[in-house]
Amino acid sequence: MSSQTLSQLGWRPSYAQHLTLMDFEAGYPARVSAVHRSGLTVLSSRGAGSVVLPHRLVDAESAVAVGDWILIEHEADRVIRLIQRQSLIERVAAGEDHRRQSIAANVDTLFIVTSCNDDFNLSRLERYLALAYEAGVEPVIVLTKVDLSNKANDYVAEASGALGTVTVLAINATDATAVAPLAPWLEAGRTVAFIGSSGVGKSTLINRLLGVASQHTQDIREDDARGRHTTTAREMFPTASGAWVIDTPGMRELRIGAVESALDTVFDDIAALAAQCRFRDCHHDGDADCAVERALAEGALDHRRLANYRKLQREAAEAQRTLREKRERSRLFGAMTKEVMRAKRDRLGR
Ligand SMILES: Nc1nc2c(ncn2[C@@H]2O[C@H](COP(=O)(O)OP(=O)(O)O)[C@@H](O)[C@H]2O)c(=O)[nH]1
Ligand SMILES: [Mg+2]
Ligand SMILES: [Zn+2]
Repeated sequence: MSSQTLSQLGWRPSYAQHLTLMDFEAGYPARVSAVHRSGLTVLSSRGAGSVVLPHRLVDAESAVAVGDWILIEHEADRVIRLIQRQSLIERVAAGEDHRRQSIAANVDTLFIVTSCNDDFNLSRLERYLALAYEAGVEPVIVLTKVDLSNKANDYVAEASGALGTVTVLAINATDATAVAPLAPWLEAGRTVAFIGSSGVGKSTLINRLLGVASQHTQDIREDDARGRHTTTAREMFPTASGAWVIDTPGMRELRIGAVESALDTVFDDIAALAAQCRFRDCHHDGDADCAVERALAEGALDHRRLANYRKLQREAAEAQRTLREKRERSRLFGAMTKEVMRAKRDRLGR
């Protein structure tokens, strides 16, 4: 690929706020376009290159993701450090330890893709919205397969009615002219990640946006054949309009992390109602003068929506608890290690 300007690569002046003059003397910014087991493919004003991924950046809590900006040493191809992200899409991995996985960084928009069929599920869309808000990314709901359903308008109405101010687009992903409504989010230098169940049309859409120049055929799967976790999203592709698109792995299960404040954004209607309950700690469960229960009774609030809010709140609280415990464990472990080192030094009489 020929070299591109930083702004074509998605650079924003705000990133520079996190860099000092000394940083610029030591290195140059480059965007991670692909993450491999052994290293990173990067794009910068010098063109494409590859660098080794330093061990300290493999660590799960701050793992380098596709879309990240890093500072690379001028003369050696060494990573100096990660440049502060503007957004990070992450999820909680399957398994007991609630490990967080970085999916994509510095994303402007999350296209939440679902179809006009049985895949359509408001509770799952709310889960994706929480993920987007937590990441600091604007969500857009993209409903595919409008050509295969005679109820497409109902799906659009249901999504727009239930999900507040979120933009809902309905398209036929197999039709070349049908991707036009996506254009406002695909201006040059912008970055879009796609998320949604397998089979909803993410690859079809992405291929259409890429045009003939590049090809994106290989699907990324959550697990490889041995059930190990392969690394999340791994590549960023340029569209014909100069935007960057990132596919995400097909997820059988999307667990959210500690996203309490994002939930109040997704469910801002319920949060507003709760503020009108007589008691600040109202459980909306037989409590006196409860605005939430009143809205339920009047049909202004859906039982499903409240139940999903509660479910996601429980999940977020559980993730928060696990995170706290993990931090406490590693703090104790650090203290213990220091103690052992001190004892050793003392024995050696230093
Ligand atoms: N008719 C129709 N087929 C679609 C549409 N979107 C996707 N498909 C088909 O659905 C199948 C799965 O699409 P794919 O892009 O692989 O889904 P992904 O798993 O989300 O990447 C493919 O056969 C597509 O051709 C659509 O809007 N209309
Ligand atoms: Mg796919
Ligand atoms: Zn209440």
